[in-house]
Amino acid sequence: MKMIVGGAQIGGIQKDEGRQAVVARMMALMEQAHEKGVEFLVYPEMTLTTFFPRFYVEDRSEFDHWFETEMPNAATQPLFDMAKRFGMGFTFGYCELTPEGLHYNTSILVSPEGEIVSKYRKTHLPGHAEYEADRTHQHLEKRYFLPGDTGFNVVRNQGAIMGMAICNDRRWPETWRTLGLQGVELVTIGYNTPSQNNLSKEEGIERRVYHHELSVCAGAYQNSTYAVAVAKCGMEDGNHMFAGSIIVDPDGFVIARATGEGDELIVAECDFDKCAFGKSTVFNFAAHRRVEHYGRITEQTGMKIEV
Ligand code: CDT
Repeated sequence: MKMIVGGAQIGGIQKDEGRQAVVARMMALMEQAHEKGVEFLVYPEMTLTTFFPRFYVEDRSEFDHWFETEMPNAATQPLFDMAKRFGMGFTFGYCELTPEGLHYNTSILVSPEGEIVSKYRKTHLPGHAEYEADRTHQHLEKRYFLPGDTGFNVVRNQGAIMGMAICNDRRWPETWRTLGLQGVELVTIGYNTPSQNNLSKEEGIERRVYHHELSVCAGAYQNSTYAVAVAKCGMEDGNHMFAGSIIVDPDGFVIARATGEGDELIVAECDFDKCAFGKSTVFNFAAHRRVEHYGRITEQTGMKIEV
């Protein structure tokens, strides 16, 4: 089964850029995608706003205006309508404030009929919860979000088994294997990755981009799945985030790649039948996994040195 899949990379969103302006940019990319025959389109993490966890506020409720209390809402409804008109499925990330007052870094997957068929809340929140004066850049996701309560799930959408992860999740093999064990054929990942590192002077942007790509290619190969990883990138309020959006095949090869740091569409044809080879040979989990030796993965969180 073949599907034309797109990644809609989004350039920087400034603090004072409203949701409507962002949705207009998303729709322009969706239009281009439609012209290229895209059937399923992936947008980044936290697509609707600037990456505000770089800013500290004492009273976190002052930042509730970055969150959405319903989805779709007035700002995003035109995107849903356009996708339905095109018969295109899509996924994007946003900041969710629930009726109970809980804050999550969330992604939704929307069918071509315009129905939200899956919701994922980010599991691995990087950074820290308090202001850290020794850092040149703050990364306060742990302040503004709760760890997700959904876990990693898949849904059959447009004939393919799809699962979502968000940004930092892509660096953790647990993310990929949990989806792989459910037979995933397409993993979608939106990300906002700052190019600067606070604590290591040696780690430049090249190394950061390499680690991003290594993680996505390894995860795709080791679970024999396609993956689409899409950036929000470029300059945001004076801060740089790297681009590097990619589509990866089940052999771990990059089959489409963004060339710039702005709004940009990448497209590739995914032949989901190609997932079967790896899943039935070297990564035939039923035949080769040895769960009796994996207990530490779920029983232990941090490293323990006992020798
Ligand atoms: N958004 C996000 O999760 N970004 C992280 C930055 C890590 S550095 C604190 C990432 O893993 O790309």
